[in-house]
Amino acid sequence: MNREEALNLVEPHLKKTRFEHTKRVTDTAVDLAKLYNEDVGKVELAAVFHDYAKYRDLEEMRRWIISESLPKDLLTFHHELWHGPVGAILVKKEIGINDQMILNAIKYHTTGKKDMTKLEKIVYLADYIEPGRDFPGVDKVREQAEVDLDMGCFMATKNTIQFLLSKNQPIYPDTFHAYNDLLMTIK
Ligand code: DGI
Ligand code: FE
Ligand code: FE
Ligand code: FE
Repeated sequence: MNREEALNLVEPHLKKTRFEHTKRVTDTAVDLAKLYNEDVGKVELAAVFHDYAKYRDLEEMRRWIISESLPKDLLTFHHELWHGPVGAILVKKEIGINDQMILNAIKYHTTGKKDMTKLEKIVYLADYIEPGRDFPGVDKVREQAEVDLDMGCFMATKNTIQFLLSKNQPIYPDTFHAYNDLLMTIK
């Protein structure tokens, strides 16, 4: 499946602005793949489908989390965290992508996790730094992303945690695990 075919498959599932975001994430992820010698084809597919489940009905997502035995604690956290893990399930079932490396990059793109692969890091970071993003401090993360993939991911994770803390939002354990693991890696 090439990029155009993949984009045609994802487009009907997304709002216009989300589709534009998806294309920017894909361009950003492909740039990172070239910089850090990752498989461009895999990165491209993971990026195109990373937000595939973003607009699924919440009750449907809840059912997938239960029937596919995804971590039950997801249900006690904000539903914004569901579209990654559920997306990985649906991209496999509905699109037919079976490559577990690609599916995991989709699965963990919101929270990150401990011991992320290069592919997972690239999609996670591209989602954060794509040129349409306007988070406080994102320009510094963009700079670091071109120098050190782990440092870029660490800064993105740290900013996300700080943002969530400032809003008194719960932080999912995988997000902390990503933070601790990346901190150890960059030292
Ligand atoms: O789907 P996108 O908007 O492109 O981006 P995303 O999937 O990275 O993140 C969606 C939202 O999830 C974003 O507003 C930040 C939030 N988020 C990330 N990690 C955590 C989190 N929310 C909670 N409650 N806990 C987390 O650990
Ligand atoms: Fe997302
Ligand atoms: Fe993200
Ligand atoms: Fe996204």
